[in-house]
Amino acid sequence: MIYNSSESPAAHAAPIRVLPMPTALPLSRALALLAILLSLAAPALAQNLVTNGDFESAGASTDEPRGWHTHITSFIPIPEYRDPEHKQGRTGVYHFKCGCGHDWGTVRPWALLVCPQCKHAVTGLEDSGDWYQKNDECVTVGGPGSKSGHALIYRLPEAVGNNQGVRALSDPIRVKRGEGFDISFDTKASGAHCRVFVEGFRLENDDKAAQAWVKTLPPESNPLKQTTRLKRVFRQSVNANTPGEWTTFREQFVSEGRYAFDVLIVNLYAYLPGEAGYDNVVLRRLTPAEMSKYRQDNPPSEDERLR
Ligand SMILES: [Ca+2]
Ligand SMILES: [Zn+2]
Repeated sequence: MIYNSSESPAAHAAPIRVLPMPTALPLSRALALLAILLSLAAPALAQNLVTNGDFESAGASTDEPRGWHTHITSFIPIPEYRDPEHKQGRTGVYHFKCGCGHDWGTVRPWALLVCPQCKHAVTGLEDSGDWYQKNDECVTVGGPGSKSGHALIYRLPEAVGNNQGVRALSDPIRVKRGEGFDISFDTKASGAHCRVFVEGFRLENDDKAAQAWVKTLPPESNPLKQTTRLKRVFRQSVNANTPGEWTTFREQFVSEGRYAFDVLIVNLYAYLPGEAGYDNVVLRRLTPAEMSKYRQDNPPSEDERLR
């Protein structure tokens, strides 16, 4: 930078200066210092990877809380026959049929693609057909009785509680293999049994057929603009049972070895008839200190097959 006679470097150091250049420190050194400061402050600044984990932000245009999916569905694979009338001679091809009846075609859909017919998001967790078609009817974002502000409230009638239960899925969260995580949440229940799953998925980059297929979906079937199949490879569960008062639960886990994943989805689940509430869902990366502690407490298995 060139200074004219009336504008000295000292003038640039005046408090009103907003442009970062020229800096007193070389930029790389300033960035290194900033990185150190940020790492020192990391526990306080640890970012919640879950959107709207406190349920205080209203949904944009639906009754789903922002960042969460309660209008969900699944599908069942239907084998194709050479002689469909007599169900004879399987061709080896399957059609994937949504719980609402929509035929997705012969490519297996995956988590958080949206059925073009019923507009519900695929859970991608199990082939359960229409089990969750009415899931959202059991879910509200409630004020009274919450731990802080609004909470996600489930009311499970007998038939639902004794069978599929109720769940809400977070938006997918992109992570890096080798990273460690801490999931925590508050929950309270009467009758119902609370269990949180953190589902880890791998991006199936070699599945070219799925990559071509997902491009053919109408935009409303792929609101998250996914380009690659998600395959579930990992599941961490936190069993909270039936806490009569708001209680905080916490668990740590790492994306590694044969279970290494690229994407996480938090799945707030409850089953058995009754009521359940969730609030303050926080998923964050482990700090380097927490990671070393985790390594100490969870040494790698000596059996390579289990790694
Ligand atoms: Ca809240
Ligand atoms: Zn459907």
